[in-house]
Amino acid sequence: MKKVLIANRGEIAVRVIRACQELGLKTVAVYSVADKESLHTKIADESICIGPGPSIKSYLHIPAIMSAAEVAGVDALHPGYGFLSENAEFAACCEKYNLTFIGPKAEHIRALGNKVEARALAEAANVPMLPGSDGAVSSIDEAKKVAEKIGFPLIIKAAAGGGGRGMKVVNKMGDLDVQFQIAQQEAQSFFGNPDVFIERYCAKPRHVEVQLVCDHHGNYAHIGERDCSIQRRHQKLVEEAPCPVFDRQKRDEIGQIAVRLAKQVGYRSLGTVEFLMDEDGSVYFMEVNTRAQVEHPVTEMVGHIDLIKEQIKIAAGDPLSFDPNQVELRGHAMECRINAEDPDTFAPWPGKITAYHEPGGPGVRIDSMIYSGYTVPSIYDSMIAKLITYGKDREECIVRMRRALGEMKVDGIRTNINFHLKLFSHPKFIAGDVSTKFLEQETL
Ligand code: MV4
Repeated sequence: MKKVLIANRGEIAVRVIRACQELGLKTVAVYSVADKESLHTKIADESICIGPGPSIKSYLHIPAIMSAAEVAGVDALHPGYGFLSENAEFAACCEKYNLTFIGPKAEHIRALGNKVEARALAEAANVPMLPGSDGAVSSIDEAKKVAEKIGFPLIIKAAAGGGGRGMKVVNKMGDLDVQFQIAQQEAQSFFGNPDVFIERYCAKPRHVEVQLVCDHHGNYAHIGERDCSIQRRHQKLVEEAPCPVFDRQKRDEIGQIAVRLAKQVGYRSLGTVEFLMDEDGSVYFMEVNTRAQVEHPVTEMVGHIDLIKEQIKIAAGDPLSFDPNQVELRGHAMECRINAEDPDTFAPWPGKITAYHEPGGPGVRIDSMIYSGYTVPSIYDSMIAKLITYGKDREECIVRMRRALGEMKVDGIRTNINFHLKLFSHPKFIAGDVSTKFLEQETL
């Protein structure tokens, strides 16, 4: 592997380019017309315009990206996260044209991307599951039988779903009929696949996910867990590692569960197994993400492993650079997603950054693509930076985050920096007493 095309934009493209540079790999950035002035185009060795602003015509347009790969003569392609990162057809296309796709095999992306199939694979690997339907539920009669078996509340989810879209919580038998029909219709119209399945509903869970790193030589490592419970409308806002309520035993248990699933399917590359944690501490399978994640830095900080370099080397055929039995997790890391948004309505707030001061000092890391004079486009995600802090323990990590948030200045647009400052002063948050309902139930 000598030259890598990064099929993405923003901070993740910058993050991948940095990893390539450290590995001595040449980099090719692709960009849309709206991203002509983006940082990733400036720091890559070469940059190729792949189309108009709307991502459907650029970052999601497979022929444009494949053409750029051919023109630039790359031998590998990194998909980043979002966009085409979990598109099995794209991974298969790379395989077909002898381009190394820096990610899992197309077949794993496809199988694990289908929530019904993923659930069956997890169950076969003896992963703890919430009681639910056996595969997809195709009729209302079948739905009623499942409901009688598992009780209420229950949740109906789309097999092809994600990001929380098309989910229906049902509290009583009388509502099942209508909700089931709506769920089926939405599954079809949102995802082009009407399959839905049913699970017992967890009312106030934590979102806990395990980072996997698997090579092509039969080595399967987990790098501990992240707690990503702080989210609004399925958008994560803060992530941390480790989960503040886990002990060593729980970490080993959930890590082994995730590794078992990876081994069962012969998984390769980075991956994440997501779990719901009930109020009684039980963990249940939720889904598998077959990509590097936005929040990977918190695991890098506590695990002392560069996950993106590891992911690239794995794709090149190298074995893991560390012993899976010698992974040492130390300290605490947290990440705040800094968004360009209206602090009151949370609506995106694009525009020109007239001045930018980046925080620094001990235990502070910024993954970002912004600079003074950069204009945040209106047509992409509003996340402009990730502020990551590390401390010897959670308390030091929190103190550093408050300090770094206070130092950070982004002028010309509005951001959620103040939201994070309030959150990091909230007693329940400071105590680690959070759930996915935290922002709905608490006032900051
Ligand atoms: C659930 C759940 C409660 N019970 N499943 C949301 C995203 C999608 N991938 C699955 N999700 C959920 N599934 C059962 N059986 C609650 C959620 C959920 C959630 C999960 C993780 C993080 C934030 C969330 C916000 C709302 C709902």
